[in-house]
Amino acid sequence: MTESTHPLGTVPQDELIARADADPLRPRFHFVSPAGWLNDPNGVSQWKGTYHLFYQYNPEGAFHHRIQWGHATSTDLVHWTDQPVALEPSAGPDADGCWSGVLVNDGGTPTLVYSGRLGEQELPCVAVGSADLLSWSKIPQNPVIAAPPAGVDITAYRDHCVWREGSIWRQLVGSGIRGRGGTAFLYESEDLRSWEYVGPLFIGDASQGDPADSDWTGTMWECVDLFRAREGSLGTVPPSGDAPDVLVFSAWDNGDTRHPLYWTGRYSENSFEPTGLHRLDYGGRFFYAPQSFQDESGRRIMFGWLQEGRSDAAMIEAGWSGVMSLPRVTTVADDGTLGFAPVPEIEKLRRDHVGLPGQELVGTGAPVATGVSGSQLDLELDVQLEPGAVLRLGLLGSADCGVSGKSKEETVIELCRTTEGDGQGTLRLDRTQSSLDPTVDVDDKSGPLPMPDGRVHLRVLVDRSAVEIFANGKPLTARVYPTLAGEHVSLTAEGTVRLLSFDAWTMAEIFGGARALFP
Ligand code: DQQ
Repeated sequence: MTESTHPLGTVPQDELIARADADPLRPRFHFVSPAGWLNDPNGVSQWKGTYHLFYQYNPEGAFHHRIQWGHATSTDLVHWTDQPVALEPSAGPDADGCWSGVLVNDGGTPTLVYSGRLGEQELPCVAVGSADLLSWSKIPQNPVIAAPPAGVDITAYRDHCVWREGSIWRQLVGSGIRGRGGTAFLYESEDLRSWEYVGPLFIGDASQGDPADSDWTGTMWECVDLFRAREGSLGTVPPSGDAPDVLVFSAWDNGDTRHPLYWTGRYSENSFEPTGLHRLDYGGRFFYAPQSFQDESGRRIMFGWLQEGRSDAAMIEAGWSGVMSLPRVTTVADDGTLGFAPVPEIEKLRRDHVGLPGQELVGTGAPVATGVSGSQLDLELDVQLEPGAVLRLGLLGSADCGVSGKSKEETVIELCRTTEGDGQGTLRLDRTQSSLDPTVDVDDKSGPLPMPDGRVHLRVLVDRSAVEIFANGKPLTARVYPTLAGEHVSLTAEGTVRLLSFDAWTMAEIFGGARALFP
């Protein structure tokens, strides 16, 4: 996706809503905007028990233009109530868009720090909220930082991570230094209004690695998110030495939204000392611009933007674009990398259940009938693969699936164990047969999957065109655009795969009634 404005006229509001509602590919249990365009999660938080999800929103149509902050609230992270738009562009430093940012609690006053866009430039702005977080006033001092650091040749400058450290506020603004790499500039303030520049927290090296690689760090870092992964908070001495600090960013290059990555390491004083670089989601750009927060029960919860894989024209025709991920609980795995799982609250949407008995699948490549079908599903499997074995879970398969052994359309999740017995393998999403529409993105997505003793816990959430996969905590998120309304779920094995458990549920939808573009 490139974030250019679209030279399109607007569609009447009723028409936009009607088009979006009529699209069979629109998810039913993920958060989507009422219609029009949605991108990054913003201001994700829990405030006095209520969860808040703000998001980049264009209610004029399914294209990125004159971005506002949409807003929805929830008491359970599952069902969302649309709230009035929180921020919209107005004369001044955000006249061309209210771009991404965060919510902080300023001594009881809800406060947004966001990027105001004017012309081709973004600068940090602040808005304060009413006690119910439903009305927002931009402060007269905006922009609160007048310009990017002087004398630095930057590629771009926007998005914010703001936290309290002792008696001061600290802020990161995402950026990149031309000829070097992505970075996050660190600032300090006593009042969120007057900021002092400290320096770059850490500078990436864009000359490292191949720009085509899925872990290339890019020329600019969007939506930086710094947090302490286990106990303790940023800037304090970690109670146990192994609680890493994590710097999440979305690698961007010259208008290309590439993929989310994270550094593990230690944040101390004015810098971040990295120990490792990791892919955050094997779906790359399909889980972009993630933002996280710690909820009142202490969980770190992350949302990301599931971009579209269809053309600009197809999005406009559909009347909507962009899906918010299900909220994910973020934990630290034994190897020090992050592990992810959908919040357990999602399970309350489970309806009809199908279970399969434990069995050994000795593969010939012929599909096993699962008796499961649907386009809104939650699947949970425990499997054990012998060295060299492969398990394929087919989703959204068209009608002839299982009869001819090959459906015309099918999206296939593949777990492969290497032949060596060390418990290494691969998670892959094969979308090559996912759609007969030749214009949609069907690139392969994959990543390494540690599987001790060949064991994999696989969780798959299918919601029409949105697929979120978690294999031993490694996420792979992507979009698919089947044209044949296929709903079959198939299982095939090559080599020996023990199916230890298999459970599938249909999933209820979360939006019952009509929604308004401007609630
Ligand atoms: N989207 C926002 C920017 C951010 C980008 C604009 C990431 O603030 O850098 O809608 O997707």
